Amino acid sequence: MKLTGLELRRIAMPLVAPFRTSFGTQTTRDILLLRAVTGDAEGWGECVTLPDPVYSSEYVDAAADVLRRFLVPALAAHERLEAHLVGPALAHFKGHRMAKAALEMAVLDAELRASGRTLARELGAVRDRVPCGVSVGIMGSTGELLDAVGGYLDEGYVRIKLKIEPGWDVEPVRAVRERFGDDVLLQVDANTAYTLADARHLARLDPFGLLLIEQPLPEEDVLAHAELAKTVRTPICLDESITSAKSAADAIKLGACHVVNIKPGRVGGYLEARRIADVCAAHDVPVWCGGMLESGLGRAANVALAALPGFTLPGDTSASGRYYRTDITPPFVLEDGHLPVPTAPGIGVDPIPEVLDEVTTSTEWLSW
Ligand code: OSB
Ligand code: MG
Repeated sequence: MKLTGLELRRIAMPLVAPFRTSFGTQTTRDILLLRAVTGDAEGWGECVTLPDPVYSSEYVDAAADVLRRFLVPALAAHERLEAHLVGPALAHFKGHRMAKAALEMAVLDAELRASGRTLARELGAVRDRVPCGVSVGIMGSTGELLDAVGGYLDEGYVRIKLKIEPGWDVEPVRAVRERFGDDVLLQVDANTAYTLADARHLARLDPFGLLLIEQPLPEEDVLAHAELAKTVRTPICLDESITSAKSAADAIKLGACHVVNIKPGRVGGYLEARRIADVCAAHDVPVWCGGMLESGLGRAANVALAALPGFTLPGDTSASGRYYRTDITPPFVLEDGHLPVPTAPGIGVDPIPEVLDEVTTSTEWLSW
């Protein structure tokens, strides 16, 4: 396969409601899409960077820049391009995993479409539908939170994740438990908002029977998570800290994580994501598929990943309607708390041209 051209397309999609986390509030999703054109087929990639470097060091403009100046030209030189060669071909460029992941996704999608294979099958999926959780942002009041959680439970979501930060942690968890009971699968995500000095405070979450606490401490404080685990009984899950299969293996060995949130963008792509799942399975560490408020393109690929055997916990793979009034693909609709794994070749979905054009804010064609 030879890459003959690549389109960078920016789209702006308003969220159905503001999404507040400990690092900021998102109201619109500014997404960078890639369309890889090869002699055999075209493939789509979705870059999960946010507009600002507040979740990780990456951000949308930087991803577009590194793709345009370094990553795409490095692949353009390859006469016999295959998806598994993308990672090695880009390895000498440090970091920029989300940009690399988007490019690998586009090449992988094109390759699979060209040969009629599905991403799910390629990755080793064993299910045809996946149970779905939902990530619930920080709200202005407990009443608002209870209304939101109640709405999601009515829709059928099988697991609730509450975003927390200092000042919004024990009380909202208590309120949700009191209103909806002990049977609800419940977990929290701090997005690095605490320090080890908060260990005793975080241990106050222990009585609520949470599935896990996600990324309480800063990204680079892996050892501190192992320390935290001596005080806190709730299982610790890492998100931001896990950037590769190697970092996952190290964190597990250190006792810093009992569960891993796998996000393909954060780790450089779907192929590395599968390697992380393999490492975790070898250590009996459960994993689940995280999300970055993806459009239907990224969602399709995430749902395929979530269908792998090691993904034993419901992920943040929510329905299109949880994020967007109109998705750029046919919407993913929750059915009995599950989303269907796409069955068509590649990622299995296509953008609807008119909808895509409507949300497009710029396009750029790279060719050589
Ligand atoms: O930490 O998991 C996170 C969204 C953007 C950035 C980081 C995170 C999230 C979410 C939402 O929690 C996941 C989703 O529903 O896509
Ligand atoms: Mg997280």
